[in-house]
Amino acid sequence: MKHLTFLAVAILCFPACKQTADTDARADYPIQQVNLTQVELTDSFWLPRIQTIQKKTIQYAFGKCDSEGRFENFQTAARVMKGEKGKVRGFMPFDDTDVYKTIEGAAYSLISAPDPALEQYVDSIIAIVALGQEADGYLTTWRTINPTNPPADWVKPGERWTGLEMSHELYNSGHLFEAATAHYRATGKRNFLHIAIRNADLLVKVFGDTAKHEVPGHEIVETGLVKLYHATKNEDYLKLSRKFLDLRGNSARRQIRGPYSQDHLPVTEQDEVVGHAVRAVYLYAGMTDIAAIYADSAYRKAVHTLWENMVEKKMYLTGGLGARHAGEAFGDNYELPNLTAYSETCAAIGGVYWDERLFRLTGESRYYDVLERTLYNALIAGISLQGTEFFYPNPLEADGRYAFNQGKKTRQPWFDCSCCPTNLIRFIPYIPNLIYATQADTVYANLFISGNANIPVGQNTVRIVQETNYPWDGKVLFRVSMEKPQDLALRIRIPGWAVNEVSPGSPYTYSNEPAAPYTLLLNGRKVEGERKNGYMEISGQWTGNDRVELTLPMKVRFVKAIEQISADKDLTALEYGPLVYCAEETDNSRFDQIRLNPQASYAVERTPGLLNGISVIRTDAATFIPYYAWSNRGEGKMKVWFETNK
Ligand code: FUB
Ligand code: ZN
Repeated sequence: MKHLTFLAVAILCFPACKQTADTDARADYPIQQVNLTQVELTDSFWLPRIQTIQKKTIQYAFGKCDSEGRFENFQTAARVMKGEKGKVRGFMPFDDTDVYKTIEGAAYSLISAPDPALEQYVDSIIAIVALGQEADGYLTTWRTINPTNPPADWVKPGERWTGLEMSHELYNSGHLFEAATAHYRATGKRNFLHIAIRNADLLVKVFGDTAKHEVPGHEIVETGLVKLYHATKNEDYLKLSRKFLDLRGNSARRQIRGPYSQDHLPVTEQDEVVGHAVRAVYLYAGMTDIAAIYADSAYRKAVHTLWENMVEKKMYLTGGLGARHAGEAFGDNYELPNLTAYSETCAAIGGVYWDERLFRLTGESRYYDVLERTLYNALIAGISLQGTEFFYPNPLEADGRYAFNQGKKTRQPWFDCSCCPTNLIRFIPYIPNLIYATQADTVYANLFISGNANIPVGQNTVRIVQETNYPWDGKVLFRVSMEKPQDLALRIRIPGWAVNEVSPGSPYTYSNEPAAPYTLLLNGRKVEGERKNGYMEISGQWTGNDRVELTLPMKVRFVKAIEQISADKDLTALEYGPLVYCAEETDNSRFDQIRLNPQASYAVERTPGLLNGISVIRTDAATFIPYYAWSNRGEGKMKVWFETNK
């Protein structure tokens, strides 16, 4: 490498944030994802998980969609449209979305592992979905089959678009758009996209411009419409997304519904995350899209305020979101019970989608710090190591009595409301999108996941081969090469946990001494300069074949919660790198007597034969495993937070 200087990261300079008129040229996120088509994983932590989804969970979920009547509902709807009578199968007004979400996961999986048989099967399912679409584009099978007899008794029967709070008609559309655009992106085929476009055109007719002024109960159509706008360049979809957001909570223009669905105040005036947690984070992701695309300062300010409220006052140490089973909802500030935590798997997934957007809007790594915390803890806890058992809530404590998981005390193979399993299916194969990002000639390395990436930078391609054993080991090697010399700023995220910060805003802090500082070497020489916005930058002209070595300080850390979080008062949790640890009864015969002794030694031991290969932490008092791996050995007690010996 020639002419390479180590620069502190400059303050990012984004286009001035002002509200633009609707006719102005559209902005976009200043930072773009490096598409998973450019990233081939070789990682020993993530690749097996994605393969499990591809090889087992997708087939399993399609099997469930078949046996539980999800496919049949589309066929029944087709027969009803021809004048026959039919009965809805299933339990939820959004059962159609399990089909869409499984197609979405399958589509992403086809990019990393082409599978003609799966692709053909997906096409056959898309053909079944098409059968259930009405002539004008409407697509919600229970209503087409029998609008007077919804599958759940909390849904209002009646005409289309009545009872939008619970009918999930627009939620169904949102997942349709998300899945169809993923399928189009993955395969280039328009069969699913065509169904989505017909449905979106109907929504534009019914809800656009001066038409009906209503909003969905459960958000997601907002981000789905934006994806469809990106895929088709049809601005009507973008405008409708914005209209749904502008109308929410706006009592001057419609009858508002209240905080459960974030419909209590105009979205730009909301400053506390409230209500149903999945609805909320999907809304905030949609608002972030609008902040970016319209360069809208009011939206931008709101999403930052909301995120800070969430992360500082309403997020579990695991990154889990949602304190209450009642209403599947965020609680009050600092209300974070452990045994009765809701922390729905879908909320963790939605949180990650939102965090990643905020990073692309700002270039700040704090969003990735939270994303990583959620990803390695609350989110992957949602699926068993086998890939066919799931958590809906993800508590931080189990007492062996409370049946927290929809009536069960351990993972379940499926649920009548199967939102979480199919959300994991659509999310996990999407992970390769999250590793790198670019802005002009800056490349961000955000996640430590082994693989080979070909990153377009200008007319050049920068190849980064990443090798690591993260999260078990803090060493990460990046081999950087390119076709021809290239000016490039490589920004490597230095996680908050590696500089003694548990999470932004400090609701949690470390109480023992940090390990040695992180180090960063370029071709064996220390990279000087400060961590700025959470990144170390190496910039200059690169000519190829350089080695960048990052060493993050791995050590067992004790965590304390801020005193306002009364559920964790006087308690301590353990972390190692990005992982939160827990103790399970099965490893600890004296489970109820576990106390953490800060003076004891905490040994980290690789145990390749245990729980698909983990590192355990052992002390004289207990054995601890990564939180994500709990409840893979049957029912039993579990804890994340422990009393401490003085
Ligand atoms: O309402 C659709 C999904 O079902 C929600 O996101 C989940 O919380 C579950 O209620
Ligand atoms: Zn869910």
